Amino acid sequence: MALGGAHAAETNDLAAVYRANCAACHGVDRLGAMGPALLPESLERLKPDALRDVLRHGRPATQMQGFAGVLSEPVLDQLVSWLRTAPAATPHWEADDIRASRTVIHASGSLPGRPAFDTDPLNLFLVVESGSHHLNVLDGDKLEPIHRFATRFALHGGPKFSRDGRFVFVASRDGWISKYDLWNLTLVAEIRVGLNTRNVAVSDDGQWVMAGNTLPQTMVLLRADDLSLARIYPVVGKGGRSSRVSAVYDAAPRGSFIAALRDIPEVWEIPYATLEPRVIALDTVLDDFFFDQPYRHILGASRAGGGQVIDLDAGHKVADLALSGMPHLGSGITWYRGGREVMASPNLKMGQLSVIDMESWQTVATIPTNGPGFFIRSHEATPYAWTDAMMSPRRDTLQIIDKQMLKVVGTVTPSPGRTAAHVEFTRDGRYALVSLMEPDGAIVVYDAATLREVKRLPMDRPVGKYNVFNKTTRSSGTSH
Ligand code: DHE
Repeated sequence: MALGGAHAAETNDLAAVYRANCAACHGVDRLGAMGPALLPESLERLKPDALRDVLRHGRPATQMQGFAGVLSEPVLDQLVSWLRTAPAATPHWEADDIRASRTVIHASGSLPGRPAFDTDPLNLFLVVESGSHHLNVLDGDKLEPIHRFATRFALHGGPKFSRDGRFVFVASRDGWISKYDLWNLTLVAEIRVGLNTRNVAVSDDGQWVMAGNTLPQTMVLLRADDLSLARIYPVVGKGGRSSRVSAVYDAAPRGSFIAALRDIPEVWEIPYATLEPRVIALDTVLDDFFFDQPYRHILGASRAGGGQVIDLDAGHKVADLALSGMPHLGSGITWYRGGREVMASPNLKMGQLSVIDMESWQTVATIPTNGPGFFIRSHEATPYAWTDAMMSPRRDTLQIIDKQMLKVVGTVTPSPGRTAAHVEFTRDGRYALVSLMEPDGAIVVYDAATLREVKRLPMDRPVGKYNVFNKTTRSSGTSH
């Protein structure tokens, strides 16, 4: 990052301050370059104090250095507000920009078609280390790392695997979609589909990759083999209003993609066969989705609270869900209890889990927890579900719920005072891997039956972890 900003700071012209100090890394137009984009959408999740702190003191272990003493305190404060203001000219990211951003490192078919290691390729885990932006590949049998990829800045959403588990596709918040070959442990191709992206989905037939953006308000379809651009869908509703995409999902049993939209009361379904959107009108905006295993129904929550069940075949609402607080349906899971399928969802605002009957859509239990939480996880081979309280002062605890009794039967605290959340099981369900989401954090491995800690693998703020088998077989205990 260029220094020499003192003079510009004196002029108090913030655009000049930016050009002199930030543009070399973050791009003249703030769209990102070596450093991340600095647009209001990109900075949404950083608290004002955190942004001020980064500008003053930089980010450890990155090229971002601090500007305290280089720029005056008032200029630093003004820069915080300026960065949170949209540029005068609306940033664009069109088909030509997308195409020009694509890099293919290994052409399709050019790499060996068998794993370069002798461990079970279906029992690999990918761990997103958000501290230093890496993907760690773990051998799920030996519970040891076998590789570490540097990634784009701030991956978000689950990595999506090809059906055979060989390829994995990840999205960064800045719009980069990267494809890795896990058998050859290499990056295959990359493309930037937008300036601010939510997530990515991969069609079960292996043909397509769909990304959902908030800036611009589009969905972008890519060919899965080489990430080349196939089509851009501007997300404009029936009333002419455009919308940010909340997330795109692959509905494999339906042979389609489904999109949750943030600003308009519609659900879009895009079948692989036609690639033409089918629009389902809703009576309210629903943007956090859970799907039943056949992908016949969406359980959707609105940010205002409350939920509905949408029958995707019929194309309309079939039930209301009696839910309070802010249920996080997107991370729900299902299992069978007394011959009936139930679904459990954590709650981002209340210390409780809601358990819903998947036929009657009634809430069959509300299980009190240590506090509002983000994720719940289980596996077909374990009687327990694990949930966190990461939105609360008890963020260092995970609670273990008996799936038949619907009661908390255990608690683990990997490191007192430190955030622990997001669980994923080994292929056989024997071990539960928990993220200690701290800069000097770890993946903490528990015996899923005894709840005893087995080992700790040091990592840099690990967030999510994803087991190839559980994901590609669409285990009902994990997200898809
Ligand atoms: Fe996520 C998945 C939305 C903040 C970690 N998150 C998802 C998905 C959605 C979503 C729609 C499912 C997409 C997918 O997997 O393809 N997340 C949101 C938000 O709206 C929210 C609250 C605010 C935002 O600005 O995005 C949000 N998410 C966070 C975080 O702060 C987390 C904890 C840390 C981070 O890295 O951003 C976070 N989100 C995750 C993780 C998954 C995820 C780990 C994948 C879950 C999985 O196991 O599949």
